[in-house]
Amino acid sequence: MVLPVSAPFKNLVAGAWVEPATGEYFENRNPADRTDLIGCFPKSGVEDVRRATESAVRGFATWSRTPAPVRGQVLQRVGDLLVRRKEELARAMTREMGKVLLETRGDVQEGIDTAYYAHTEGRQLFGRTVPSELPHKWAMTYRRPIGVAGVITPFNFPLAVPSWKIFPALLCGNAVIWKPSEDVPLTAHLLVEVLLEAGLPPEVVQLVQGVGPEAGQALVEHPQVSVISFTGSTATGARIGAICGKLHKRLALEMGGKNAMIVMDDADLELALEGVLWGAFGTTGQRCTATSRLILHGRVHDRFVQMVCERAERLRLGPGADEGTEMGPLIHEPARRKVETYVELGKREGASVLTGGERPVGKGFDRGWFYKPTVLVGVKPGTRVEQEEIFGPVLAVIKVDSLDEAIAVNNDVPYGLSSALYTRNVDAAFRAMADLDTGITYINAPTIGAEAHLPFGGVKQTGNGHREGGWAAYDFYSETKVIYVDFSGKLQRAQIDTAQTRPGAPPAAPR
Ligand code: UN1
Repeated sequence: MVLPVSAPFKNLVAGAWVEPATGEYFENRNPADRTDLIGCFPKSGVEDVRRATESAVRGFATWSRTPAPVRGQVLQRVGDLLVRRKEELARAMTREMGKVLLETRGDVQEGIDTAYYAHTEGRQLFGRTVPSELPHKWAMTYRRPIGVAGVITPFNFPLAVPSWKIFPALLCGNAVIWKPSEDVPLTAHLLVEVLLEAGLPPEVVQLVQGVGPEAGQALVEHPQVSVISFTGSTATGARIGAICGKLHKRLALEMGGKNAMIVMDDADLELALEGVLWGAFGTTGQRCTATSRLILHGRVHDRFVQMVCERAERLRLGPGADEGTEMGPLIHEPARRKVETYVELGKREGASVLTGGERPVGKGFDRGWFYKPTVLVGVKPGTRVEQEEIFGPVLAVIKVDSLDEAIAVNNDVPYGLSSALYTRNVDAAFRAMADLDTGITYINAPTIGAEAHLPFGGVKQTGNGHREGGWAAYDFYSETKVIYVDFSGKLQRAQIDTAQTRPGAPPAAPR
């Protein structure tokens, strides 16, 4: 391909910005205006990952010996720099992935919160000290760094999701190799600049730009990358899981969702309305936590559907950088085609499109990947639009007659990330908190809005049992080591010499 006049972007490997060994680049364009070329970025391959790993192994050797509170200070400076560069980063993010500035500012804020949390964790990283079953013996655990962590991240939260993975990995003393989504390479470049400016030793982080089947796969397969954290589709997660299983790697997967908001007949409908609009159409529906199903009690169904459609129709579409825009474009053409295919499928399955269901026209919309906020009603449980992740601004409405039925519909999907219930009935709320089969449940709030200091993740095909965020991430990125110190001066046999100390036990057999 022909490169633009401005120099192409580079990878960060072995402490230097370098061209990819492949010599190949890919283009990054604005999804709201495809004539806006943001830059060309390395299309890295196996050799780039090999070099990055060699360097990361060296980086790990020194960083893992740096005291955790000192590592924490670097993360504190990362937070400070993100505060300073918040607007610049938000604008870069909006330009390359389309969501509105309000949201990209929130995305940077999530990175700031995660950095400051990591800073405090540098003075904690708690182990445990527990009693031993034998006298004059201590038993305790402490956390050790693991090694090189391979981090593979999606486009929809270009800064927040990478920070959930990279900051705790670094704080725990690991070196990181990051392969960001090829849709958001600019934000990745800027975040790595921030890490270096904050004083992170150069070989501790490596940025390898490129696409999943090449750079991503090489990272997952490299034997010296001992930890992999991936956020993306369930299909890709399954492939990564198979490779990591064979190589005995530690792996965290954060994958699809088909999140529902349940609105009961006693709910505050105005509140639920604001919630569903934000949950379903924020980030143009491209969140793992997006509200993609609305489960409505029959007694409020018709009224609430009308309220949602009226407001959805009035949402202002446009480039995310324009103040006043409420919903930006989809990320690229295949994403829009996927949405269109699902809407057609929904109609064939018997649902009706009450609003949206098409591309907007006029106002330069043909330059970007825009699609109207769409509401499908009469969606039957078990149909494909009700079961499968669409990752776009499509809300499937399902009518139910009771809380039991709503919970059953919520749970009867392959995913389990987030759920929401709107009700004024405290008993119903607590029942739902226990019975909704998801990693996160919101009461009287939409399915999105996770905070940086709490664990984040889902059940069933959404994940593989790990959590990001909060304290849970620190367990994932560290190895628990157990220490026993016996200061009795003699051999004490666990489980055997304890016999004497048991109440009413016969004396121990002579040695
Ligand atoms: C995602 O949807 O991929 O709770 C992450 C939220 C955000 C993070 C979402 N704080 O929606």
